Amino acid sequence: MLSDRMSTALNDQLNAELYSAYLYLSMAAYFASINLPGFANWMRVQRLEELTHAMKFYDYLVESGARVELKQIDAPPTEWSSPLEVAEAVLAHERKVTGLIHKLVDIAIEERDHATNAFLQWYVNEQVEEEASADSVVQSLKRIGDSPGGIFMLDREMGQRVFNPMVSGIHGGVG
Ligand code: OFO
Repeated sequence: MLSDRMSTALNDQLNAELYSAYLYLSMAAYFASINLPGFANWMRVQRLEELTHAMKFYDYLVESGARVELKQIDAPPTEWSSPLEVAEAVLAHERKVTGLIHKLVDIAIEERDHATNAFLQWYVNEQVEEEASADSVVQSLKRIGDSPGGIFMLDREMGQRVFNPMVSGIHGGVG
């Protein structure tokens, strides 16, 4: 049985994960608009990962007998000045999400909620990967600088990314 405080905090995180999906979809649309389909693909895959993160919270709330409360999702930005600015925004966003996950762990510990603490450890580890993959895109773009050839090559590489539901830790897909 989840405490009201824990249940509210998990519902807030469900909303934050849905916002992440919305933000990354907006970034995908930005990349499509500047003819970088590989970057757009990378963001679309990232969006699917965020949906799996959201659904894991959803399922955990349901399995715990708590109510799922879907709240309004804020509108994300729609414009950025460069691919590097987007990548830096992704990294900053993931760092913020890491802080939110750590806060949830703090609440679970304070509430002596061992089951939720154990559930959250998946996210603690996932955030290490999330930050590392965003950081690697930032570093690649910094190395490339303004080279159109370099951007083209990186775009092709980003286009190879595919969504893997098993790696994302979801049992039944994103729906
Ligand atoms: Fe859900 O990890 Fe990114 O935001």
